[in-house]
Amino acid sequence: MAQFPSGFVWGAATASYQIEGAVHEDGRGASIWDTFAHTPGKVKQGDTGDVACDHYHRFREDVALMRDLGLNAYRFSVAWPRVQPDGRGRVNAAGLAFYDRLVDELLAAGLQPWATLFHWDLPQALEDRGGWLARDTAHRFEEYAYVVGERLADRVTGFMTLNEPFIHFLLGHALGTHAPGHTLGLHAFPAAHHQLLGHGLAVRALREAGANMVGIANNYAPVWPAGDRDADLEAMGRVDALHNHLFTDPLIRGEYPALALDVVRGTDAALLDVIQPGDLTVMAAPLDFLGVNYYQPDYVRAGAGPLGVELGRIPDREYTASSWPVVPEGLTQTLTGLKARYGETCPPLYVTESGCSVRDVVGPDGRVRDDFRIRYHEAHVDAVRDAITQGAEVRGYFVWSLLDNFEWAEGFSQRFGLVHVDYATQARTPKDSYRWFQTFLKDQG
Ligand code: GBH
Repeated sequence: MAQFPSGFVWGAATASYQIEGAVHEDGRGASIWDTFAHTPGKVKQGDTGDVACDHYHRFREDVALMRDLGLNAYRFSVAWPRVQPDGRGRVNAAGLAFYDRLVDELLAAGLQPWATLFHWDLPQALEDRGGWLARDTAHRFEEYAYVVGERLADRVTGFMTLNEPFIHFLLGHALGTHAPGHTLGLHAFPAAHHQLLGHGLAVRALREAGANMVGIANNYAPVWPAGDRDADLEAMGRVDALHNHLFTDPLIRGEYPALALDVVRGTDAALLDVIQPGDLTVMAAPLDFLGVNYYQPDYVRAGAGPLGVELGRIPDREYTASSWPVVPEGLTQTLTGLKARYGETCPPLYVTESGCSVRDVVGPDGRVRDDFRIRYHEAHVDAVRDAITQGAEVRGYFVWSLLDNFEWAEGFSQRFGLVHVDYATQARTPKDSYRWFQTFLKDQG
């Protein structure tokens, strides 16, 4: 079997609100997820990230787990409200110092630090001023990016500006199942535009601060047909434009996909007024890499749902505990599809998230037998190999996630980790998948 290119990055990924806890410590300000999780009815079982995996206090133990696994990289996110409790101006030295300690601990353990600047925990103070619906937030993000860059760029291998701006736009602003909970439908378009603008401004700020490698982590899903009528094909086109092209064409081609603009214009032409001259040029700041978060295809037919679309359940597939189908070839398709769409202008690709939830339990012998997850990662690693064979330039694979953690609106009910977390005691138990990955990496040399 073909080997992975030398220097291939093998990592695990997490996000600040999902693991850190310590929400009132060292001057951290409130984020929109604190507000949302503490609003009754928003998160399953009323779970919150108040304590989560207590990683803020246990990061040394967690880094040791990664070192022993044999990973060479770790993707974490920086909590903006730790660095700037008000989202603007005053920098909280104690908050920034946490990431400084984390980065040094990673380097001492032989792991490359990969930092995401925004994984959905916007300072509540900025939400109070309009959040991503307001253009000013893009400029505040630029300021924050410079602050983090100045402090960490000398040691961070790769920076990602945003995590999955499409999902933050869709679930946070259009559908309201994630913070900040807006139910604006396509009237949420400004939250898409301002995230993209903030991304472009942040790329520039990070480079000024001395960053070496700058990219973004986008969510992608190949769009599969659940029907073959003309209306079904049209529905597929709309989904593809919004899910896969809206947050990538501006970065690489400096233009919005025409179909996405049509859909927004059809909702309310005035929504497009947020696009100001020069914005697309800012968004198209050159990237060193493109991060790909992949979970599953969109299985689409025309229907009565939003956008005239209905999402179906792909038949004859295994399903994860979150009821997402297991479709490894969708990852190959995503990676080769990016190469096909953008050609020579396609930046090198990293799979910045891949993973599944399983109903894991610690057995009486202390083992977590998550064979499902082992098969999942074997198949998705093979899918990456296939993409490389077919000409995609893929340079890394980050497992979502290192630890079981706060799975947003699902609370602690879904477990994605290579390491089991008992939330009552904070005991970490490496699962069978952790051991599998360890052996796999040894074999890779
Ligand atoms: C990522 O989002 C996040 O970056 C990460 O924080 C999160 O914990 C992780 O993935 C796991 O969820 O079948 O119709 O229910 C993933 C975004 C959106 C991908 C919902 C899968 C399923 C749609 N996900 N999607 S459906």
